[in-house]
Amino acid sequence: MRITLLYPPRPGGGGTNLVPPVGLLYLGAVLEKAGHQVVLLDFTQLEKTGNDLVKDVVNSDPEVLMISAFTSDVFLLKPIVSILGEVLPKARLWLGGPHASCVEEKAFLDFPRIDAVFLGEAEESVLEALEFPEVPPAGVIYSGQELKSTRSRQVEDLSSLPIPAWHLAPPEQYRGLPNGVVLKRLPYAPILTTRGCPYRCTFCAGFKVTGRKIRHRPLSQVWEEIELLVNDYGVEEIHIEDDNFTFDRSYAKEFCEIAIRKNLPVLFSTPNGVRLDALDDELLSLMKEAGWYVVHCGIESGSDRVLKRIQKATTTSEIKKSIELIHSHGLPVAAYFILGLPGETEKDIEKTIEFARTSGVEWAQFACFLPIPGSPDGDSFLKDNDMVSTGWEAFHNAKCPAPPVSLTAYELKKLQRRAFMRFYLRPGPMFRATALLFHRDTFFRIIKRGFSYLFGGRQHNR
Ligand code: B12
Repeated sequence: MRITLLYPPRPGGGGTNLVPPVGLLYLGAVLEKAGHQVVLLDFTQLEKTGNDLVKDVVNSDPEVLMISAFTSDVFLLKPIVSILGEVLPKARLWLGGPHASCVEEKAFLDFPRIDAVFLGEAEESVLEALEFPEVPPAGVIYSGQELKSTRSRQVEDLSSLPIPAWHLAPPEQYRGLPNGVVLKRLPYAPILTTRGCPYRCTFCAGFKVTGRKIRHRPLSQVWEEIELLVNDYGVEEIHIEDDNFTFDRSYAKEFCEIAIRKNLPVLFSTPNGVRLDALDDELLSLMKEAGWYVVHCGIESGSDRVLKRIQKATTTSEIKKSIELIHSHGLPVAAYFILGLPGETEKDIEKTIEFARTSGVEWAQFACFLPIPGSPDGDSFLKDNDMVSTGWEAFHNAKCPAPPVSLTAYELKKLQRRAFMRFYLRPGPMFRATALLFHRDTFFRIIKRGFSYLFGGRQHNR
């Protein structure tokens, strides 16, 4: 069959989050292996929207159009999908990815023309749905289907999956800012070594896509992929995008030992962040020797009260110790914080800002809380706040759509600006952050992104 994979456009924001769509490359690989003809249209790279986008899709002449979307893509994608439905009356339109996995059958409210919604990892369910189109496989909801009791599905045995179809998205084409912004060498490529996360942080919906059970790819396969990326695509930096790369320390250590033995001309980072309590001396020295030059981590809050409420399962004193441990290995720390988590007060946010300033981390990102559907905090916000009827227009951190009760969106945005300024407008930290962030190909995009982050999306209630 002729299959087109569509990755939606993300205009604005100074070229952010323009990462090769690894999930779609996995789907591309299984579909090609099963004999289908696959085209990937990644509109984050093609930089087209509206009629131009529609023309490209129509020209690819799909029998099945597979659309991937984050919730933040929905607002722009909604009108496009309804036009595609009209101009491609015979094609089957399928939706998968984070939005579908998180909102499940409610995705039909956003996209009435979609024929099927896929929940979770779909390498197996797409093949089953193509082979037996009458009966929806596990993890799939067909439009108009009476019984909607299926649940997110995961691939149990990751060794059964082929290497992602990198020829559909050659890394050389991806010149935008990667996840985590910090980059030393181009081209870079994201890879997955494990899937799943057993933690229960209340703001996160990752489990809706990859589940709570950690599954590993055999390291031989992971390294086959890395060697392909380095030797055939000239990749110089690998970004491990796992939910929780260091959860199984012995696996992470073995990964590093292989890297040291192979000694390929490639650097590594884990831009989703690793859990700080998973690190130890041995792992950090192996990571450094293997080619890590920064350690990203999700600290989230500098208030122990808030860390407890979001079930982060760690404390500020443990976090401080881990930061010292990372620094003792000569590695800088890039830290993610969330401002405006449910129940937070201005005082908690001030604690977070102060923690960031005094913890010694070299880079800090302060995002406003996003009510991610499917996460406990997201669902409790969305129960009383309808975002579907507005097409999820405000679902973007720059808009601070879900401030805590004690603050308005405007006040939260002001605190976010204050956080960035209080952190970066100090001579030492500014110099260290610039040194870490400087890359001749991406530095100006980072500056542009900073501006759009702080001053974009200004529709707030005062
Ligand atoms: C790495 C990552 C990113 C990276 C890279 C993603 C990429 N291009 O591959 C980047 C930096 C782009 C990113 C950005 C964001 N992310 Co993110 N990200 C992740 C993370 C940690 C891993 C993604 C991954 O590789 N998953 C594993 C692969 C196998 O899954 P997949 O790519 O989704 O693809 C599989 C299935 O979804 C499905 N599938 C996907 N598309 C389709 C299409 C069809 C038709 C079908 C049938 C199936 C299908 O099959 C694929 C193969 O199994 C996830 C957490 C998670 N566990 O998924 C969060 C996650 C997806 N991100 C999340 C969020 C909130 C964001 C941001 C909004 C963050 C921000 N504040 O800016 C942005 C949004 C992107 C944007 N519009 O700018 C949320 C998504 C919630 C939502 N409902 O949208 C998640 C779930 C994390 C969380 N905290 O809850 N992210």
